[in-house]
Amino acid sequence: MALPLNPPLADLASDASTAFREAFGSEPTLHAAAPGRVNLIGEHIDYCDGFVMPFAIERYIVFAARANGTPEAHIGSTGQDLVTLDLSKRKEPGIPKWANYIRGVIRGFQDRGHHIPGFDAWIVSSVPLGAGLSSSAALECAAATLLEGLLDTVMETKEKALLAQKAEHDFAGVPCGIMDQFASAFGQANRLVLIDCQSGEPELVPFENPDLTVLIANTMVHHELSDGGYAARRKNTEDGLAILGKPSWRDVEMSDVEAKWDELGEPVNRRARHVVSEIARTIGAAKSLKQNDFEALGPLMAASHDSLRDDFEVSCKELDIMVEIARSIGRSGGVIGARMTGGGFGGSTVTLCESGRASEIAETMAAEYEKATGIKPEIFASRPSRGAHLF
Ligand code: GAF
Repeated sequence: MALPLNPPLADLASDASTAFREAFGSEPTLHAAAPGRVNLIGEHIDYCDGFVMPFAIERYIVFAARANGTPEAHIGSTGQDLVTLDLSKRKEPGIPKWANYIRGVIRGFQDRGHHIPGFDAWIVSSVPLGAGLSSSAALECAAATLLEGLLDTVMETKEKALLAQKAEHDFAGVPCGIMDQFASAFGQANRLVLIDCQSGEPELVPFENPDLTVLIANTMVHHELSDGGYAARRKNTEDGLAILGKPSWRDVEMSDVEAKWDELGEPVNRRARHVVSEIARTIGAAKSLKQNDFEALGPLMAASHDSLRDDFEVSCKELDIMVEIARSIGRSGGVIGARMTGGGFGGSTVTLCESGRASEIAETMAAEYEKATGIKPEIFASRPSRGAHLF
């Protein structure tokens, strides 16, 4: 089985342009794109001042757009009713919910004193929805990039990512960290986006060895971060830090957690153990990657998954099965490491493997997963790719 190809941006732009012409009867003048992301390691610690190591994937949300000379935005997307937004008013969350990511971004620009000109836009996407690959951050970052184009202004990349994160907090109700929007905004071809979430600074780390492939396996179990599990985990970590009496998780040692294990209580003590151990694993992984020691990632990814499953409790049966299949293929079968990726509660796994055996590994994972769950997964490979841009 050949791995499915990621649709080239030019094809997505052409599809968006065709739909735009049919909907609005004119040619788009602008295209904006932003990618989803996969995270290699550093999970649920972006909101704990930790380190995370995602990269932008070759899956994009693309807007085709054109100013329309009215005070309104008309936004279409396949399978959805056309949305009309009155740009003369400060945006608030509304219906349909999917447009809230765009409303939130518009509001971010309005809060910065921008007057958004009316526009028509059509959206196409190759980022799977609800797969834990940050389609929401891609939509926010693509919308922000489109507004930059319409306003003929360029925002600092970090400011744009923070504006997008605020849209997610205030308009989608998800108290997310900075990982997804940073990966979507800062991503570059052949670079991991290593983020120090305490300083808020990203570092682009080369990842260009052609012998290594990253497989992304969508379990097809829909992941929804707005249903409370994510916010509850974040609250656990805030409660834990308050009990530990430290200014930041970066000041917490495992011995501090052990000393206050009973006081932290269930489940906060295990959440704390995850945070402290995952920060250490991510620092270790970043160091190994910079020394081109990819083999060291295997045990770190395995320990990360186990900690997310047992201590942070954000995995699910299907993610565990998919990771277990990759693990049983093992190093001798070409698998270096595997773990769940993203927020969890469904979504995708990430598997680092030898390029020469990637198709064979994906085929085995798909067949074994379907045998175990009755669900056909979607498995594809992606190299680190370019972040949000106009074209
Ligand atoms: C989601 C969030 F949006 C991120 O900020 C991050 O916390 C991630 O879950 C877990 O690592 O994708």
